Amino acid sequence: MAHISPVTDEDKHTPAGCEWTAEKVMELFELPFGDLLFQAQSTHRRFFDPNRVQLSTLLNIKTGACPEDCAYCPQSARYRTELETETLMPAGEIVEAAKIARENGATRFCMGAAWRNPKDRDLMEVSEAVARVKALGLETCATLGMLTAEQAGTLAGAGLDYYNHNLDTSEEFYGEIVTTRTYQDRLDTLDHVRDAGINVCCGGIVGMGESRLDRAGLIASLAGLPKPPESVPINMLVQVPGTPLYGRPEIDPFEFVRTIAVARIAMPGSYVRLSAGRENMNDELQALCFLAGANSVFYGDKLLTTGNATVDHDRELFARLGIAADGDGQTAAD
Ligand code: SAM
Ligand code: DTB
Ligand code: SF4
Repeated sequence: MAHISPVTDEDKHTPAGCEWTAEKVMELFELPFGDLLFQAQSTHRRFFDPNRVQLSTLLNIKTGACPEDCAYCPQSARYRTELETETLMPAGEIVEAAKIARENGATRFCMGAAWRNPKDRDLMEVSEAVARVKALGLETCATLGMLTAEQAGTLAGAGLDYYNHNLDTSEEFYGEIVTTRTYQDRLDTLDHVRDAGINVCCGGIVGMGESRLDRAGLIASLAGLPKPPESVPINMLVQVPGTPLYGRPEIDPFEFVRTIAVARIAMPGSYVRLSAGRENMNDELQALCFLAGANSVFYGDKLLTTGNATVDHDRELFARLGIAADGDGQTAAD
């Protein structure tokens, strides 16, 4: 598009000479709100059409009974939530859900499973679903827990376009949230995904009781990966009764917007996704997030196990804001 200045490979992700540390990211967080948003929006306009969003639809293909202890998660077997557990969904049902997502205008379909890591037999079934969803013309994404290098290769062979695996928070705060796998385990999976040639979708959660320095540390860790993730989901904690994080004090919404803005500046060539938590956000807050550089959302009436902003409401919001959905094949400015 004529109004987007060309971006070279060199300046695509990190401004020349800038290695993001938590301290450097903190300097951005501490800017006056208007200055931060201006910088984020200016960066956004250099790399993307500011009036377009990419739409990813989620489907939980295996529900609950997860052995991990992620303190935010309703799917952990360790916490008493209302959730009914379900075994792996047959590929045919997954494909039917993907068709509906496509009809609604999503361009990417993300399949999530409550596993610590997939068993090889499960992976075969998921691979079949991936191939069939891809054949519908959708981009495919999966989030199945930790992967070995070989498993990542299998998924790449099935045509998987993206793998979602979040760092969740800073390395320092991480131990307060998850004890059953280490930060390094997560980095290892991300390496396997990258090495297999799959695009990386990696982000975190805000509002878990972490400090601003932890949020800065998360963004610095994401921007400092060997290559920044192509997609960066920024989730607002969805507080689910029965999980240890239920009842945490809510974060100032402006601090959430700042986190989006800082992610946009630190990872200018990445899609920054306004992720979980939209059901409880008003339209004005979402508009501020788009202004801060968010250019992707989870789209569909449900996230994995909890509610999302509805498709009807999103369509109305995008129309009110003059935002077009990324259904016509546009990709990042590369
Ligand atoms: N079991 C796999 C794993 O953990 O890698 C895949 C699914 S897991 C639910 C995917 C991500 O969803 C988590 O890493 C976390 O960042 C996010 N998530 C889960 N529960 C959430 C909640 N209550 N609020 C916000 N984000 C959440
Ligand atoms: C991500 O970062 N957020 C999504 C997706 N990746 C898999 C999941 C959000 C889950 C919110 C709680 C739930 O619905 O269970
Ligand atoms: Fe299991 Fe993933 Fe939930 Fe952690 S986030 S408890 S690994 S489903």
